[in-house]
Amino acid sequence: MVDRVTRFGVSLSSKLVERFDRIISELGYDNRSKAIADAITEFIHQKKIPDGGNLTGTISYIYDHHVSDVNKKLVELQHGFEKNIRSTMHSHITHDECVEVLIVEGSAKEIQTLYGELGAVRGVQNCKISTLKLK
Ligand code: NI
Repeated sequence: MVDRVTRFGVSLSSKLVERFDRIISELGYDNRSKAIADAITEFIHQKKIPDGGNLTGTISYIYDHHVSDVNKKLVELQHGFEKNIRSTMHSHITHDECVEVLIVEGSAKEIQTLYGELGAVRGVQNCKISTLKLK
């Protein structure tokens, strides 16, 4: 089967594009398309939790608390998943940034949804998950 090529436009901050171009140059990429394809593949692998069963684990992220409504959105989101969140730790790491670590438990589907929604909140960066499968 032939995998067709799709072209699409994206809008990114100039600062992010500069950082991306610098790192792909250091890594030896000679064009953005291959680097973006690799980055998307990495994103898919990172974001997709194996299906089935129950999981426990941690979700951690950094966010800029000055971004409009970010604290309110995070609290509302966490309350929506109160049966899956066992514990939340918050630390003020710089004048602008906070880090939160959640201990989570539930079905793979629930944890995947929570992880996806946290990572999608505007102002949240570097949302990471570490899961352990429960028997
Ligand atoms: Ni804080």
